[in-house]
Amino acid sequence: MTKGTILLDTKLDVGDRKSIFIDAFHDRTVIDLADSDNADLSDVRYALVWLPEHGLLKSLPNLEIMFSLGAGVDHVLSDPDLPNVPLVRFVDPDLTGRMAEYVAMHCLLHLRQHKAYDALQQAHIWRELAQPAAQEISVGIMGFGLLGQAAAERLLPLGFKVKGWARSQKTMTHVKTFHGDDQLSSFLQETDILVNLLPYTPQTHGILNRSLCENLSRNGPFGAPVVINAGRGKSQNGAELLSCLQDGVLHGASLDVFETEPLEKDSPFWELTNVYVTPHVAATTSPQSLAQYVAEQLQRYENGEDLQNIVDPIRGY
Ligand code: NDP
Ligand code: OXD
Repeated sequence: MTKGTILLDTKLDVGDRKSIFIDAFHDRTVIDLADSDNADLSDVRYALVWLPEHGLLKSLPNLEIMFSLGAGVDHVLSDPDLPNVPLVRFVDPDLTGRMAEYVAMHCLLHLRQHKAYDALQQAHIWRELAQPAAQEISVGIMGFGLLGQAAAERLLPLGFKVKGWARSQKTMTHVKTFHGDDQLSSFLQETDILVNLLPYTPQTHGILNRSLCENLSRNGPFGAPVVINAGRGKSQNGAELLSCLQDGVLHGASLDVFETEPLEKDSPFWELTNVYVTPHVAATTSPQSLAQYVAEQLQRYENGEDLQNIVDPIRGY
C-alpha cells in the first residue's frame, strides 16, 4: 500500500525546513505548498500547516489529519471553513524546554533588574541597586497546562514562589493552584510576576488588560508587578498594557507576542525602557523534532492506534 501524501506548509521562515521533511518522509510524496501551483492535491491525506489560507484544507478531498506546526492552534482554527478531520497539535520536549528556559530567563532578568543595569552601563554609572531574593517573588502562571507546568518546574529550583491558574483544578507540589474565573482575582492578587501561557480563544481574547494589571499584587519588592506574555498577542490589549507600563501600574514586561506580528516599526513598545521585546521566539519549533513527531503520529495512525494531542475544536485548544 502506498503511504499517504503530505502537504507541507513551508511558509514558516526557519532554515531548511523542506529538505528536512523530504528526508524524513523519503517513502512518501511531500508536496510543498510554496510551489504547489500546478500540483495535484487530490492524494493529500495529511497536511502540516501554520497559517493555512482559509478554505485550503476544506478543498482537499482526501484529507485525514491536520497537523499544526506549533503547540498553539488558534491560527488553524481561525479558518471558518475547516474540514471535519482531527487537528493534532505539536507537543515536544524540545519546544517545552525552550519555553521553560524563556520563562526562567525573563523572571531572572526582572528579578535582577537587568534593564536598570543596562541603563547604568550605558551611562557609565557604577551603582548597586537593592537586590530582592527570588523567594520574595511570586510568579503566577496563567495557563497552567503543559508549558506552564514545565515553566513552574524550572522556576521552583531557582527559589521563586509559584502559583498556577487553569480552567480545571491542577495539583503540583510546592505550587499553589487556582482555577476557573471565580479564582482569577485571588490568583492575580498573589502574583508579582504574571506569566501568560494561555492559548488564544474567545475566552482569552484581550484578557491581559488594564483591569487585570490593576488586580495584580503591588506588595512585591518592586512596588508594581511585571507581565511576561509568551502565549498569544491577541490575548493582550496592547493599548492598555502600554499605558500601564507608562503610568507605573506595571513595573515592566517581557513581550514575545503581539496583536499584530511582526510588531509595527513605529510601535511605542520598542522604545519602552522597562520592556523586553522578542519576535515570537520564546519556543520555536525545531523542524527536526517536528518531522520526527509527525512521523511517529503517522506510524500510530497507520497502525490503527490513536493519535495523540488531538485538539478540541469547541474548546479551541
Ligand atoms: P495546554 O493546552 O497544555 O495548556 C493550556 C492551559 O491553559 C491549560 O491549563 C488550560 O486549562 C488553560 N486555559 C485555557 N483556557 C483557559 C481559560 N479560559 N481560563 C483558564 N485557563 C485556561 O497548552 P500549552 O501549554 O502546550 O501551550 C499554551 C500556549 O502557549 C499555546 O496555545 C500557544 O498559544 C503558546 N505558545 C507560544 C509559543 C511562543 O513561542 N511564544 C510557543 C508555543 C506555544 P485546562 O488545563 O484546565 O484545560
Ligand atoms: C507555537 C508557537 O504555538 O510557536 O508553537 O507560537
